Amino acid sequence: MKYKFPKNFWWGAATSGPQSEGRFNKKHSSIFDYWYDIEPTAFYDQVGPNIASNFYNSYEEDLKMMKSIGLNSFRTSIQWTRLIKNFETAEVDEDGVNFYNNVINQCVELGMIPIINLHHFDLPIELYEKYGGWESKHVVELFAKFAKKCFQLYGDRVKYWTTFNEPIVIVQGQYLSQFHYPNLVNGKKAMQVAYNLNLASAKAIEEFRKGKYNKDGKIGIVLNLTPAYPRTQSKDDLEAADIANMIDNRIFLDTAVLGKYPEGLTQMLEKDGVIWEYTEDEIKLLQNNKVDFLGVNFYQPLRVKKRENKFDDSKGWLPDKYYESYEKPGRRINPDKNWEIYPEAMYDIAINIRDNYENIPWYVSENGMGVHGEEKFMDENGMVVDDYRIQFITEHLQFLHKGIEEGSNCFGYHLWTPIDCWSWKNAYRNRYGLISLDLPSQTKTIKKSGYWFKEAAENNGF
Ligand code: BGP
Repeated sequence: MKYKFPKNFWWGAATSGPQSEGRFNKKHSSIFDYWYDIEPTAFYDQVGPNIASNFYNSYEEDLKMMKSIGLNSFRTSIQWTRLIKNFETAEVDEDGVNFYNNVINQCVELGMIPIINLHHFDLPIELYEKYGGWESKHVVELFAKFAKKCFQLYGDRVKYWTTFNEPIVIVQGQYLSQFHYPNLVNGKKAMQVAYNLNLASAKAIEEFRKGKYNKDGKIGIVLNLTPAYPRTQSKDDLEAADIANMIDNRIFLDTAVLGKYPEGLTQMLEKDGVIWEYTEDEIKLLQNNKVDFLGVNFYQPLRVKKRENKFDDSKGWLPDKYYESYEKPGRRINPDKNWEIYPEAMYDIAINIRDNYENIPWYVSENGMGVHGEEKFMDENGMVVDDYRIQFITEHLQFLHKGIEEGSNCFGYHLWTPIDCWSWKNAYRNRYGLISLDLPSQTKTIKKSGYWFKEAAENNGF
């Protein structure tokens, strides 16, 4: 075997509550549930989160199927809007408690390590309407209460927790680039929200460590990281990449792993008059509640150049003031998503973590390829023959392997996603799973990549 991975390597896959469960029996709505209710046309084919992949009803068979393709670990998230009845007091909804109990117990029985995430873009709409959601430090407190409740309920069996999935996407989606409700464009609020999300993560970590719920328990965060690649090595492009890196990656990465913001970032935001409101006690809290491990999502590289077109300041301060994105000529792309395919970044990420982030233990918490119209690749038995996905996974694992060989402390690889799931505005347009989903009948069938993954997992390499 050419590529052998470290002992106990995680071969798994990730999904989230809002993208897989469906809204069955949920007593509250998240911002996505609500957005779909008021504007279904914002979603591909007008398909919303109501049924999703039916995981709420079919979790038993689904988890068994995941186990059958060799997954030794699985990440999902607890929906705040399912578990909690009263957000202020964190009083629970019994049906929600039981559902997550059943999911976690079954994972443990099957021998699949559950990794439980606490927030995957699914802010309760009520908390947005009452308090402005993540703009509010009261919501930060409520999140810490919710987190504590999760640790109390499931911490005896769950050893790996993550506080947030891709917090920068909340900032971008809700406050900068208009792809999460309420679709605002407000740079100053965006920066406050980024700060509050860091604070919420640190408060949840503090709760976790106070409770000692499990002697082997560990807590981390999932970040979508990619080094910002400059167009050229010119001073201006390098500076643009440096700033993009601070705003898109380091704003969460440095804070989570090193317990502090990059100095250049806070100076720049102060100079621009968009620095967040903070207290000295909060800064101490961030310093004292660093993560135990990191989950890294990687899909596409970030390529930037210095700003060439004049920045349009009619909407006030925005990070785009400092850089523009750049398309590398001749890049490989996945045309269905228009995302560049650049597996080399896996190695760069591994080395960056090794050299600049204390070689903290980390795993690839998402990587994957969303493809439209996969039924055209089906064979006569209904199996999707997704050789492109096998190729994609193989190449990313090869570069990851090189990073591990050179000492990066990576302990696993999770594909997005085990079973085709609902993708926000894109709904079911692009499919990512190792297992395909026929939406009308909710029939699930293992793809060729599922069989490939099983073999790789069983051999701990390929
Ligand atoms: C990540 C999210 C996932 C998932 C994935 C695929 O950013 O953590 O929730 O959706 O991207 O992207 P998309 O759904 O936009 O195709």
